Amino acid sequence: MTLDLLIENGTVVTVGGTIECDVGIRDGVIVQLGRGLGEAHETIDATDRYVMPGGIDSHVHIAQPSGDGIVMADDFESGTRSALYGGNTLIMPFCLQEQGQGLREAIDAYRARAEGQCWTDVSFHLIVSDPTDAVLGQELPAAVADGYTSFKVFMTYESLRLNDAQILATMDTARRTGALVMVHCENEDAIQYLIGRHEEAGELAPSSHASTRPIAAEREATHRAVSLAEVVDVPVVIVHVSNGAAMEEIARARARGRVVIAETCPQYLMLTAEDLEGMDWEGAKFVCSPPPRTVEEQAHCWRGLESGLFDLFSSDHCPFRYEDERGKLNPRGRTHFKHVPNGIPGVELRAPILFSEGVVKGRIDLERFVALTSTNHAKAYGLFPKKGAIAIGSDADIAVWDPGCTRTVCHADLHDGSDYSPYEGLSLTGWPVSVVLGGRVAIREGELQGEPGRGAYRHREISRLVVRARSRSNAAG
Ligand code: DUC
Ligand code: ZN
Ligand code: ZN
Repeated sequence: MTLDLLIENGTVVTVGGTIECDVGIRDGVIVQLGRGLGEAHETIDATDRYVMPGGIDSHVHIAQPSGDGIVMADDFESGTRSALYGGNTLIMPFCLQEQGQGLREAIDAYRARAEGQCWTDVSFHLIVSDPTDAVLGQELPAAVADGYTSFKVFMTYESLRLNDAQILATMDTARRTGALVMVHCENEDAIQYLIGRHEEAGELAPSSHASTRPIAAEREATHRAVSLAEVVDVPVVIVHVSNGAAMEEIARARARGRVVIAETCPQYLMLTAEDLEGMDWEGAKFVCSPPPRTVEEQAHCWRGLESGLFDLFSSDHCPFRYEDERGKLNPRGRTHFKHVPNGIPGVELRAPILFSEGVVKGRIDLERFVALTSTNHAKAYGLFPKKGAIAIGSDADIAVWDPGCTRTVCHADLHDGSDYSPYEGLSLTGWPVSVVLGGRVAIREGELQGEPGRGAYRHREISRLVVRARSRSNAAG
């Protein structure tokens, strides 16, 4: 039978190895791997190119309400378009429960925002900010059963943070339902204390954002998060890890037998706190939490990517425009760092940065690149093996990379809704040039094909890491 699409003459890279191989696709699914696969209605010539599972960025923020007249720079159309150009075929934004809001209402609002807009597949994590008895007893279990099988809790931000009792209760719901808990680890009281000191000293510029969120505040919260997860006996994801001390807490928990999944992001490899010192409030462009640290901490994060300490490499794409009353330079943000919205864009450059700085510079191999940018995300969040794999029966979500292409980052060439890139001027070698989503060519040699709305919403299974941890606990009695 004629194939719908044939990707020929390329080098297929998966976590299991790298092989010269064609990929035959029919009805949105990979149906053949090999050479001489026969006729196809459409072909992609991948000579001298890598054919890899489409990227999965499991930590992005799109169209998330940010309060105080602040508006995120991306809606689902621009955010997924930018993701697609970065070689991604699925992204996982957060669906934020606002105070007093029911989870169903929050989910319905996000699903409505995404409906018909997406260039990639999408699947939401929840953010639980108001863990009432009804939320933990009924709403969250119902959401998990409905395929929203992971949620994030915060230890920082007045409007989002949960106290330890709330985190324990929320983790207990995860234990009962099989959901995976993600934790933002920074100690809010320590941060508020330091903000007070900076205010007394009149130090209100963006650089104070970094000094009021020190490594000790992240390390302590990381220790607490893994300890609370140990008390409840659930696996936990520590998101956006920025430094070696927090990594040590994760390594120690693992040495005690705990299942701890660890994520880092491009900003902790490529930026430092000095970037927040830019003149004329330019440092606001780099305000994110946890903040970028030092070159020494960058080296720790690289070692964690090489050694396997990190499972996930995500962007934490959280874009705000810079020159905008509703963005970084909002009226209050111009006078005090604490009103500068937290977050930076990155979904389009996540994988190219790791390819160029990691693979091309010899720090990680191709297989680990695929694990860190795609397969491990699918495994952690209940999507594998439909997603994150090039295998017979998997969805035909594929990125074709030109490993020899060198470009200098210029925001005008990117596709997100922001007005700057924190990585402007960075030279990167290795770029995705064509992307296939569900068996259809979505980008061909840099040209977007078709209309938004091709991306589907994906409900997810319980994480296989949760299933494994449960069997281990049961076996241990
Ligand atoms: N945490 C995130 O995960 N993203 C942006 C801001 C934040 O604090
Ligand atoms: Zn966070
Ligand atoms: Zn985030």
